[in-house]
Amino acid sequence: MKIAIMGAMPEEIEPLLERMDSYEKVEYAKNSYYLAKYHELELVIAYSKIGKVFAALTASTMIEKFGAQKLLFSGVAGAINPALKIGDLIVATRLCQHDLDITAFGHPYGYVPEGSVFVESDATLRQIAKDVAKDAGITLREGIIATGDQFVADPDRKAWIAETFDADALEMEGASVAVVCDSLEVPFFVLRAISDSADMDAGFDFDTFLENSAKVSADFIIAMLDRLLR
Ligand code: 4EH
Repeated sequence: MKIAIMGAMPEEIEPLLERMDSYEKVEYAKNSYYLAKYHELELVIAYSKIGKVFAALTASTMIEKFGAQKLLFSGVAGAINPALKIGDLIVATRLCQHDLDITAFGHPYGYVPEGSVFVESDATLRQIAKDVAKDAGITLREGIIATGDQFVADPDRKAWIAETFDADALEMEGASVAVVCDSLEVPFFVLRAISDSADMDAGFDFDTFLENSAKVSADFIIAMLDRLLR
């Protein structure tokens, strides 16, 4: 069983690589993939670079070239739900693309023919996360994550995404990974720790909290691996 763990930015995977027993770096498609061992688990770890296209390429590569049979995403997100504060963890139940728009043809936002507005993540992986959180006394929220090729730092755009998709958090990669994994029938899981609130202060907050929130997410992923090893 090979498990893929991906992030979008270097900061999102560095805390994971530090915890590995060993790893080997392989270059492919202008990116670096780390074939890693964590106790008895075989992993492939990479950061995709930012946005939906790079994320889809990396998820596809991890599955088709490196043979990943499950995929975990770890990273940071902007909060929409006011209950989510900086450093809080959210697991995506379903993900959507907030910037996908062919409404001119009468379709809803986020929809293209033969696709669906929402893609659901793997219920078994989510249950493992809940069990880990319970044991560790960590608060873990579940909710809808909206993805788009935009760093949202605008209260109006944030409100529109909240209303249109009932989303709890937003980022720039999750839904494209979801589409790839769903298409290839690979169970997937998207975990994000909040780095900002997608508002006027988002740029500043993001720079301030990226490193810490990325580590909060990565540490939780390690705890999930420990549970898978039991
Ligand atoms: O990978 C991108 C990073 C921001 S862009 C998406 N990530 C962080 C999640 C995220 C996010 N996405 C959209 C956190 N807050 C978000 C927000 N809107 N408000 C980036 C960041 N730093 C340098 C270059 N690009």
